[in-house]
Amino acid sequence: MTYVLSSGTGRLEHVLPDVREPQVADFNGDGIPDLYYTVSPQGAPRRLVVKGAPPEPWRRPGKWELAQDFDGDGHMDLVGTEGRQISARSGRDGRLLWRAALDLSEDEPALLPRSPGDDLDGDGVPDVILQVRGWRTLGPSARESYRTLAACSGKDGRRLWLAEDWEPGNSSGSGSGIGWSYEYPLFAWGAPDDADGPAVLVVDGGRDGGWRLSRIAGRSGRPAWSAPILRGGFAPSPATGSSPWGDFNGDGIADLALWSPEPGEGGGRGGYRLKALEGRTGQTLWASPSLVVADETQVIWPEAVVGDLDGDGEPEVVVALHQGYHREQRGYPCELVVADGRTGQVRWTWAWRSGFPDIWPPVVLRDGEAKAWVCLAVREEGFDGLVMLDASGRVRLRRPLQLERHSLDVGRQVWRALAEKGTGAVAVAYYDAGHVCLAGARDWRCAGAGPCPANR
Ligand SMILES: [Ca+2]
Ligand SMILES: [Ca+2]
Ligand SMILES: [Ca+2]
Ligand SMILES: [Ca+2]
Repeated sequence: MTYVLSSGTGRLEHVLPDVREPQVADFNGDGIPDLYYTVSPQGAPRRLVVKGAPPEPWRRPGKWELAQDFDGDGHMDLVGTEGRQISARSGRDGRLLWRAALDLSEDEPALLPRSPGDDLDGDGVPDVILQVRGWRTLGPSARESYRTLAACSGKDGRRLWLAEDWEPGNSSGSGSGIGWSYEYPLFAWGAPDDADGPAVLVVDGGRDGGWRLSRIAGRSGRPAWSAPILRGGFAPSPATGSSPWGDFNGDGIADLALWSPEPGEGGGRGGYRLKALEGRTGQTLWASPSLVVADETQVIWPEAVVGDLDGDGEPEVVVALHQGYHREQRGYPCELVVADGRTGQVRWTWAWRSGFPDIWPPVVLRDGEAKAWVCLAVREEGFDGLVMLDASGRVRLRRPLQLERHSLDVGRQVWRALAEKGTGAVAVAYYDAGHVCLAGARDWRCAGAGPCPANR
């Protein structure tokens, strides 16, 4: 006989007569273990499954999202709305950890945090950033509301700051390009640490209909700078594990490489320029003219990739472009461009031609020593595959891929640079002939067990 009790309340939930050794597995993929057992009443064995339910304390109305491990017990905790309040509850047992000390109006449900949850106040506990409605006093009897961001302590829910001087522009927007997508506004993202502690980066719609990236000081909530950017040019999806951050002016503070709209004649758009923005001030670093494209669709992957290719300690910037459809060439002339991170000047380009300018975006691989390579996947006539180039732009490897329906779409979600713990080596995860492969710059051998196309 097996008795099944609720872990939350201790109440008897099921009695399974004649069942002695039930086992546990997640049968319906909801993340909650189910109980299964075999019965053979007339000799023919039958397998039965009791559907697992979430623990009683977890069953509560409202909208909940996995946030961070606030109480440090090793279980991710949840943040959600209960009535007009924002609460954090333990991911282990559902117990209330804190209620945010925020005054939320009924018509403005707070956007739940999508930030990775940096520790903003330095107490060792990751904090939470939320979109809220603030109030401004206009006169003795007049006040108006506005939307902004607030930070709450992940330890006790107390308000750390309200960004009084910052207001999002347009409400929302999402879209996609070839293989990438974005969802704005308020894609809050921690910037690398500097003297002021981690910063909050937000992309939202500017008043001119474009997109802007703003940096807000993580300690105080004061806006530091805003800059117009290419749509999708910061934190597109899928994330490839590469980053647009690098210290371009050598002051020890991370700067940012991105495409920025240029003012055109008569107030219109004048194309997009690749820029390096100083991390703390947002000022443009490169003095001489850098790379420009006439149209945003020419940028095949909107986020720039930064890495030190030649091992001199200074970062290079890698981007991928096409020149539009050429009828005579019956395809798109495409280019991988590597620019000097200190000056923005083009160092080298590698060209290919494709019937469709589709890629797995460039990633920088590393063997743990000084050497680095740029790797991407392209589709050329008669070749779908990986191309690896060295620091001076020479092709070091061409490896055909067996793609589903000759499309890079399926494998794009897998494509990702992964750093090896402790060694500084960076490998890449990719999809080939129905396998997920992990191969590195050191030797192009798949680390996975069993037969793998990377090892053929
Ligand atoms: Ca926890
Ligand atoms: Ca904290
Ligand atoms: Ca810098
Ligand atoms: Ca370099």
